Amino acid sequence: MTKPTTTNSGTPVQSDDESLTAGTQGPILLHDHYLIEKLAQFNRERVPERIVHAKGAGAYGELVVTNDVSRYTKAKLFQPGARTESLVRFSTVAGEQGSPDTWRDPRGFAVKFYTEDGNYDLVGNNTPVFFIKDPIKFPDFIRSQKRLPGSGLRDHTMQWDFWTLRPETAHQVTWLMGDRGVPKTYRHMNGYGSHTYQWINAAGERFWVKYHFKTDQGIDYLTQADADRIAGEDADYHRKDLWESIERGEFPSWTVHVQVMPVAEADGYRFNPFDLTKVWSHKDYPLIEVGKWTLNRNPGNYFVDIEQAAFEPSSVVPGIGFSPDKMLLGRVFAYADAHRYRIGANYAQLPPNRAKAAEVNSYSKEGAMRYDYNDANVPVYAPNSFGGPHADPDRAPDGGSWDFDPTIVRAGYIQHPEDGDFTQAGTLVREVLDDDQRDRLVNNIVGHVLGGVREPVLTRVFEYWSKVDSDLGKRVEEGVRAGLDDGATPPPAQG
Ligand code: HDE
Repeated sequence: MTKPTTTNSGTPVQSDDESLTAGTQGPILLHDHYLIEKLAQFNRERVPERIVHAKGAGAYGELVVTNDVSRYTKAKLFQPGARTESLVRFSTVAGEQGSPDTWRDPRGFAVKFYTEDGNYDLVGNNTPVFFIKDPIKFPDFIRSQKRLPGSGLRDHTMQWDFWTLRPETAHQVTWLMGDRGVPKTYRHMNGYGSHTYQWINAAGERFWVKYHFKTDQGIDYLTQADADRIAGEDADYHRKDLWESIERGEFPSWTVHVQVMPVAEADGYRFNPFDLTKVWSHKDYPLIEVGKWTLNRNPGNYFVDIEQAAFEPSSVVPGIGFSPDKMLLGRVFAYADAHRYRIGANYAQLPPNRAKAAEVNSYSKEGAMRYDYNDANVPVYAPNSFGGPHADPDRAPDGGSWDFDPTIVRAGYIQHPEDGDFTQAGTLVREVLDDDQRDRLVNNIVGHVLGGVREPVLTRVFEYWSKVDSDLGKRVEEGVRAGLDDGATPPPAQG
């Protein structure tokens, strides 16, 4: 027997065809509360989209540890043989919710692990570095990648104005303008924690680490021409690929590795190891395998499981801590704050966000949409004399610890011998990319600049790329000038 349609309160309804009126041509009656419930609920179906990473796709999966890294960390999810359920959300950065998956952009790679010590969130990207070194620059950076205040249009001059005025962006922009800027699918890209994190072993020894999720599908990309074509044909190309791959039982997987740096080596390393615009050479700190991470289940409901998913770098578990990386420390505040605004104070109670393998003994209570609560006999305050939970430093993560000079300053990182805004970008271009990849990099840059960069920014773009690599800079300038000679018309210089 077909179930009766009901109101949100479970009462069967008369009709989804006709509103309640006085006579067939009389007014709609106010007490048609089902009509009102439908229209009012419809108006409230959206939560604010993420201010960045608004467009994405997600899936559930599992991490299986295949190597013994217990000498570096006591984190239970990284112990030999451990199996931990996981949720991922892949995303673009600057585009709004309906924007094409194949726009050139870094890709978000946000992973939640439901561990027995609570949820552990590793919220990274598909590139091992990022544009900037200090969180105070982040709102400005994002605004320069989004829309002009007057026309509401995106603007390449604005993007390049920020990048060329912040030369620390050069390494990430080189990655962005290369093949990694448009992955073939979410399955054909690597994931990185990007930041330096701290691991702590059972003896309390501390190590600096960087995470690498190496795709087992192989790295693959879309050319700019294919990306542009697909953007017009199917805005959800990557979301559909991930969904259909898992539906077919073709479960994508990644092999998880870490680089490990002994704390004692940090000060003397060639680059500042906490500078998010820098990588650690794999020759200096080779990859150590940790395990296999596989995606094997599609979300039951996109809005509940993915749109409301809340990933936060603040969620760490025993054996894992933060580092002096200012960007990471800024994010430790920002994400939970974003969730409270976007989803609500009790977002951690929602299905994708709630701890699944750990018991929650929090003193948090009430707040909008609260539905889970402590037993009435559990006090609502600590300390108490009536058996309520109490903080236990021996079982809690300490968030990491490190030595530093406590003098209060506003200053950039200490420069290490090989630090420099263009150093690693140049190494990437000259020693990592092959000829074809370099050719595509030049063409992608030229195409993006011809997409509307005007003076005085245009000249700075040529200088920026010449500092990355003189030959690259020459090729970019020649390409842009040839395009301009062929009639590409940059917008008029702004005052
Ligand atoms: Fe984000 N970032 N971010 N970001 N980020 C957000 O959190 C922020 C940064 C990343 O699929 C927001 O829930 C600050 C680096 C991903 O749900 C927000 C800074 C990296 C996602 C936020 C950064 C990332 C976000 C927006 C500078 C890679 C999507 C909505 C310190 C290592 C997660 C939200 C998902 C989302 C803040 C920089 C990756 C606004 C302040 C670096 C993958 O809180």
